Amino acid sequence: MTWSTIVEPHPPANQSRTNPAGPRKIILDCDPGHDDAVALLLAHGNPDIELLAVTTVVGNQTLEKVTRNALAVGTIAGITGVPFAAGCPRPLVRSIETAPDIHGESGMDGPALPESTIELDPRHAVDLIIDTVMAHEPGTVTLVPTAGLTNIALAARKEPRIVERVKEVVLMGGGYHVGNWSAVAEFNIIIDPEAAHIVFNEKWPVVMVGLDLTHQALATPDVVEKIAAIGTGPAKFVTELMDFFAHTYKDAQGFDHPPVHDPCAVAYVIDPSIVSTRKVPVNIELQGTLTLGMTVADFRAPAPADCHTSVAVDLDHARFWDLVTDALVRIGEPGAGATNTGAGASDVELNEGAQLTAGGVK
Ligand SMILES: [Ca+2]
Repeated sequence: MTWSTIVEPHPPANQSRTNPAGPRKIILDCDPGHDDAVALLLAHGNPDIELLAVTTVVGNQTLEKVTRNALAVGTIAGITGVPFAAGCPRPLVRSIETAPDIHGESGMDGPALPESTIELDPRHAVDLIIDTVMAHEPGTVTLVPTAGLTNIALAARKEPRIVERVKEVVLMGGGYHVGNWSAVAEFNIIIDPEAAHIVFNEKWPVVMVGLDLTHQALATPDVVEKIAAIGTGPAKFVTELMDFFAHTYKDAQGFDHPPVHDPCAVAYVIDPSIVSTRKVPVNIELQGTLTLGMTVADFRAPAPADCHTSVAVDLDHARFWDLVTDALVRIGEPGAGATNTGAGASDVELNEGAQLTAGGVK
């Protein structure tokens, strides 16, 4: 049996990316993080996303470091009017485990980071998540966690009504066939498996965008060249991130090109035809001596009628990276006075040889 025989069909390729109901409202819960930075830029620059809040949680580095990094990315992107809040400084049960081998001592080593011009929201991230979900119509807010699930789990425990209210949880984490922090467990899940257990067992729709999918999102040289050709500060920032990420992923995990995990979850929210999924029960291993933090997916068909979890299977690599380059073109050069979301190509001077198209830079 091959995956192509069992995955659900993609929506029609010509399906409009623009949601007639307006942009999808999301809360990005992150731990920047090189790939979190790209996820934030994609969410900010894509017109089909309305970024309601950015929250941070311990993960790739300490809470203090990832929060500083999130604010720096927001500053580089020229994000205004979006609350940023810091959340949990440690997992629910386990000790803190960070990822300096992948992300460096700062959590986002490589590019020089600016002083933030964004003031941190005084609320705890858990309260900002709850306040934001409760302030919007039921079924309109999507949670996009791209880190350990500590904040999301605590939010569900503190205000259980958010579970019915959230449209869906589209998370980067786990993997049904592969791990990266152990043979079978992925970093975001294994650093707080109890939190992941809470999130996967609440009855909201959960889409697991795991390693099986994100290992297809490689920043290949042609991709990095297209981003470099945009020629703006935010684009240069991304190429510097990818340069560092390429070296650590080569040294630590043997990848020829780095997998850029987190923006895949945002891409699914923007256009599910770019990320095919399959409905399958998923639960989190909490007891295994070799399998702690494994996302155990039960592929025995058919999935039960009440199955509320699905896993991402196949990525359209070209269209995924077109979304990222398109977002960077739209962001333009915030420091130079260009407007941000929706700025369009006229505000951006492309380097020689780069040509803007509806799909980004060719
Ligand atoms: Ca992350």
